Amino acid sequence: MKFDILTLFPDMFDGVLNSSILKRAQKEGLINFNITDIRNYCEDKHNQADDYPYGGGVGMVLKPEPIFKAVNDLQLADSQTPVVFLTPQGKTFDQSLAKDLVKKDRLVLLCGHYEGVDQRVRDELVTHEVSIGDYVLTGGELPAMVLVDAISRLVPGVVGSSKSVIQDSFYQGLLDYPQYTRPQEYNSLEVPQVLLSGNHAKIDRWRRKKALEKTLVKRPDLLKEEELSNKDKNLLEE
Ligand code: 6GU
Repeated sequence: MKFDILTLFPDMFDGVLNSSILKRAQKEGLINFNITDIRNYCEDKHNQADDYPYGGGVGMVLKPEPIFKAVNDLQLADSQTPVVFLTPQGKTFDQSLAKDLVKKDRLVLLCGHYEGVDQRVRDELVTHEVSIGDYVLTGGELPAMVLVDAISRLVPGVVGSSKSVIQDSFYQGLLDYPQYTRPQEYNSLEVPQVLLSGNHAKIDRWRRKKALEKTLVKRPDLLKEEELSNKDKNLLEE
């Protein structure tokens, strides 16, 4: 999976891309980043990336030419490559969109700033507009990193075990079951007996029940979409 990121603040990506799992995944050639500083494509005398809005009003708007030129240089020959514009006006990012986007082998992420970007960029270049939630951030860089992280960990091999990806909260429409590790007793707080039993059928049932209960209490909206099987209904009633 290749990520082409267009931004006015390339330094913001350093920490995230050069740490932990994403760092290793790049070394192993599973994911790849190409970060473009939009300012390198500003050709006017002040390297100006933004300008006043036509018609007046507050704020500044990102100019079209540098973005058109930068995207043109990416040589997106096949139109299969999504060009994602990060904006609070976009579709809210979720696990299902992450699963869709990981099917592509290349993604362009365009980080917005100021009051927005010239509408011609959105009309002509952008294929997806994505938000990470209903609040306003100063720019699209943090949202772009959120997408990169959520999508990268779905690339086979990036996360140690594909089982751990499948068991994660949201992947199967439920929150994750409670996890415990050693010690068996900490300050008189004990690990549930069933997990020590070695009976894997029993452990699976317990985990499914806990995941269902937790989801019902914390995120009942998730259960509305997930049609509960009779087996699940019975587990909840036990
Ligand atoms: Cl994608 N951009 C900005 N600027 N703010 C946001 C956002 C994106 N998603 C939520 N808030």
